[in-house]
Amino acid sequence: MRRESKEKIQTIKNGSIMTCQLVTSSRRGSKSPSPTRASSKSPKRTGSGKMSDSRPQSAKSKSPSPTRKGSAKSRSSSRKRGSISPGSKKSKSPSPNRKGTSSASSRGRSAGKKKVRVKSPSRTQSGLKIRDLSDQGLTAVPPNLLAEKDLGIVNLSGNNLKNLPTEIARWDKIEKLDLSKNYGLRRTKASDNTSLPQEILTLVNLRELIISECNLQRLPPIIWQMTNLHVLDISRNKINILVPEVGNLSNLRKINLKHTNITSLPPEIVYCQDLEEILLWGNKISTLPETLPELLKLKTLGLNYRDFCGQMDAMREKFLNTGQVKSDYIPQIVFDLPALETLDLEGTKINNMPETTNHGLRELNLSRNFLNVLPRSVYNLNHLTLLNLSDNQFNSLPDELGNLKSLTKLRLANNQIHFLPLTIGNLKNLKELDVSFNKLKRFPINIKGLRNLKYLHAEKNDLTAVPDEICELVELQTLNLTENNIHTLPMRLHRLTKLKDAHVYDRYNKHGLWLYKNPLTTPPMEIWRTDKTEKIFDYLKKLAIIKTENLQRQKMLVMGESQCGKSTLIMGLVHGISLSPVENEEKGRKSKQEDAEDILKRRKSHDFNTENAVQENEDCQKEIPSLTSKTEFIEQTIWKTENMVEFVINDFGGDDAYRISYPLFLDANALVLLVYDHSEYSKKTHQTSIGEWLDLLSRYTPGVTIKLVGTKSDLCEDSYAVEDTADLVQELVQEHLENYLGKLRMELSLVERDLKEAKIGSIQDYIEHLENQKQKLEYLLSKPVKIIPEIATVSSQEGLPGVSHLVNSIELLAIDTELFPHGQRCIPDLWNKLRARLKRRSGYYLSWEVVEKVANNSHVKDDAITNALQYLHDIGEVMWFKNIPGLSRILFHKPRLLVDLITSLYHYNFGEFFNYDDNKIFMSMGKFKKDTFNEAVEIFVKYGQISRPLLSCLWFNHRLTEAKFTELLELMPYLDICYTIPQPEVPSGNNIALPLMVLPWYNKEFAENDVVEDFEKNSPEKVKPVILEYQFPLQLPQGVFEKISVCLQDHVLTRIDWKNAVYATLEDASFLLCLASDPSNPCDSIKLMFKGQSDALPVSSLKTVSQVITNTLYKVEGLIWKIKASKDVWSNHAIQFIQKDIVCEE
Ligand SMILES: Nc1nc2c(ncn2[C@@H]2O[C@H](COP(=O)(O)OP(=O)(O)OP(=O)(O)O)[C@@H](O)[C@H]2O)c(=O)[nH]1
Ligand SMILES: [Mg+2]
Repeated sequence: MRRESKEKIQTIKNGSIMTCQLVTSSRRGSKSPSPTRASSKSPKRTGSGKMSDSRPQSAKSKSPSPTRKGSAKSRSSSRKRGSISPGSKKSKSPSPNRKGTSSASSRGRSAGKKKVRVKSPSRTQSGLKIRDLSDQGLTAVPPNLLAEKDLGIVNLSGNNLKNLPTEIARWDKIEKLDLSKNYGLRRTKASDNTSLPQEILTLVNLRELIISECNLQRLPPIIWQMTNLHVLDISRNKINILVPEVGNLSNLRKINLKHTNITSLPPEIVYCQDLEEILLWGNKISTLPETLPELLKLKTLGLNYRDFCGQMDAMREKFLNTGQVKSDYIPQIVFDLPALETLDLEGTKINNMPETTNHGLRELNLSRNFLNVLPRSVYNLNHLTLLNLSDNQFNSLPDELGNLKSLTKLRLANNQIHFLPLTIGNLKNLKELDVSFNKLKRFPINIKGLRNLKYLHAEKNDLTAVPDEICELVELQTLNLTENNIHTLPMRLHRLTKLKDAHVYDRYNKHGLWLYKNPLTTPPMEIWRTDKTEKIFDYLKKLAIIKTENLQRQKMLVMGESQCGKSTLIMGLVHGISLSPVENEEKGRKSKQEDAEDILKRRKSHDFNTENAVQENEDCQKEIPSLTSKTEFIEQTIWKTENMVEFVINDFGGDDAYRISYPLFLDANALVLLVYDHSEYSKKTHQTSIGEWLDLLSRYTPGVTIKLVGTKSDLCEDSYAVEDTADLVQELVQEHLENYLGKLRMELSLVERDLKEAKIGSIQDYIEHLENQKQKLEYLLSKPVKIIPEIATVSSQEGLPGVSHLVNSIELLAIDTELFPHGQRCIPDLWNKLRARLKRRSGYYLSWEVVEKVANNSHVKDDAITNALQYLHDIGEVMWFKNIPGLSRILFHKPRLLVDLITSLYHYNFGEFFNYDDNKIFMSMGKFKKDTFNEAVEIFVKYGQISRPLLSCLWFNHRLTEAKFTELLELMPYLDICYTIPQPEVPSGNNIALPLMVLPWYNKEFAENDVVEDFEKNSPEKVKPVILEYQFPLQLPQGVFEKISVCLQDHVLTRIDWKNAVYATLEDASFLLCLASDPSNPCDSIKLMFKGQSDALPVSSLKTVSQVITNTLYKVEGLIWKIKASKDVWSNHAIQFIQKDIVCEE
């Protein structure tokens, strides 16, 4: 294979390598404060030899969740939840009572409701005093009140005042004066003007005067001079006539004329141009002035319109009912008030309505009339939120109904409506739709557009079915289907998670799901007759799962921090096994040493050569993985639920050691269970327990579906803590994703700006690079990871609380064709035959020629081969990296073997594993002596270099022949985790330590700053390096730099590696590639410094190296980057920024 064809001079031999100070911090950690520069060129390694723990310390301290207690906001979230551990003390108050409450759960927790009496403020908003002297039996205004300064509001209501004294002039700041219910203010004669003194006119700030219910037959005329008034309440005084002088009050906004015995308004009212509200209820109004429509701000005209038809005889009413005469007694003026907000013509016996110009109308009540059609202009009222047409004679409604986009309530009950217009789906804001007591046969499919609908009343119609589209109305809290002709409920009805109750009342209204008086068979009566929908939904869910045809096995990736409980959860899911107290104790006693032995034993027990497809699956099911250790890289398990939904579960070991190889096993088509320890979750731990994983998935599998699962709920304080934490998770996850999208948007605007500038400079390559990145950003913005809103909280203790609920929701996700369209493909039988044949082949992988041969023998040909392989990959039977050049024509027909090969190289506890005395393998297989063994191990754990003898020990359980060993050695670099070094033809020196394979991930040695200086000074000294910088606005995932390092191997002659840098030479140039670890830099970056032989640009070498970098970066689908380079580098086309295969020169 390609790697052998090239002779290379390696400088990385023991004794000739440049070493730097060993820094034992994490990859992204800050640098050690003791950079001993002197050692940078020492020929001997000087490290301590101990493996440093480069894993970031997970913040596991049990800090109390900051928002746990007293956070009404978080508790009252409307989140749908998974079941919580039993013993929940939370009272499940029926949802109708929740309406408008601030916190349902906080209420459940407190012993009882307390009425809080809100004290009225003693100051107005502007800081003036408020004095309430109502109902005190006062006959005169108290002198001390008259002496008070800075009065803003004075309430003298309900006293026995005869008049106000002239001293009120002192209340120069007063804004509101309430004199209501002072019957002594009554004027006996027209000339009696004593009740309100002239001084009242000096109160220029007085905006509101209430003089209602004072038994006045005449109003004090001085009122009509109070032109500063905004609000005047003269209600409940039998004044009979409103005088034309009211027109003087030019600043008036509201006038209350209720129960004043007036029959009309003076035309002069129109001079009050600011009037917004006129209340006339309780009067027998017979006419209204023609001038009224000139009040352009009039929003409310409170009028009892029924008075207009009050005297109607039975004959006329009958004619109106049958449409023989037209109703015309509601003054046309009412329909011409442009700012009117509410028009209530309920029960006014009208059978027609004129065209309206009430453009400001928000509520229109036309119920209990004889209407069967509305004027067109009603459908143009685009502020209308309520339209009540109940109890009329409508047969249908026109398509124009869909124009009323502001509608939140549409009441059509008790008409003769046969069908609803399709445009009803346009009413996106609709919350309430009442079509009960009509003649509807079906709902239109567009009803699914009513995403905000909460109440749907369809009692007593002729409905024969509930369309599946109803299941899209996820906000529904009431669905009343009583008395119809429905036989079956849709299987996806369970999606209506807010529809919790069934057949209950909220006050006098039917609430929840109502199904009485229907010939229902699915579900049967014993199921649907219930007061909780859960039972109905469970039945329907099961039915949905069972009835789903062609459901294929699906891939599930279980990921999350180490020790958060993934494997234990899988044991619960797959085998129904919980943690027993005894097992817990035993586990506590077990030493790490024993753990290591377990691993060895388990590996030995694998017999790969006899493996075939069926057996492998059966093995997976039978073999119950041990729970005594951390998962090593990946455990694969096949799981079939009771309802026969099948998954291949990839249980990822959460240890950092495995993260470099994760990308090989990530799959955007899989369902990800993102598991975190619920009992330890807090704002502090969010990043390590969830955030990092979301970032990883966003980078490698944009658009993947993620279900969050919180484990160890038994360790939470109580069920409230479980819920509070779940709320916090939801809040922070939401925030996390918003931040991510925010960053993408910001980056997009920056790239667009750069593009504009670049176009001025017109450097074509740079423009193209920016355009590529712009496209990528737009693509990523359209494909954020999909997080299932319901968070599952589970425990693996006795009874497995929450687990069955989780199983339920996983099954439902699996049959959701929107999320997993490939899950229900129809698979030709031939493909399964192909699977069996492939699985029967021996070896670790199959070449493309073999695959084609087997496929043809199974009658799978041409394009069908790739489709079949993709299917087998999706269901976890094979691994096919069709997008990785070099691997696309290789099939790993036994994924477990591949996993095992990789696992051998990435132990989380190599420290324990490399025990010379306990493990005879090192002596027998590796021919090591203790000292040579220690040396080989040290080189490995410090620099990632593995010698041939050590590698044969790591792979000992595969029982490889020499040829197989060599074959695998050639294959491994294609996985981008290691590179190999050809051995000299003639073995020289000590091959115990001679590197054969290098895993850059293990390199612990950081490059010092002077490496850069050295590079600049190195020959040719006078040549200035060309600098390229790759900037990553989104964090660069761990392992990408290492991948670049691996991929460079094919193109360099010599190299020196550090953890964060590679120095290498090519034919005509040398370069230094550094991962910038500058904490002050807001974004990650990789710097490439390039030096040719002369000042001339080494274009060809630059192209090669930049192509390697570009190709590697493109493997991370969700990564974006910007290349910064000087103008001449761009204009010489020296940077390769588009993904392309590199042809290796032989
Ligand atoms: N109390 C309690 N302990 C649990 C629960 N689930 C897991 N554990 C314990 O948590 C520890 C880690 O569990 P694992 O299932 O091995 O964790 P993991 O996520 O698979 O860890 P890695 O394989 O390292 O990634 C074990 O000691 C379990 O006993 C649970 O629900 N309740
Ligand atoms: Mg595990």
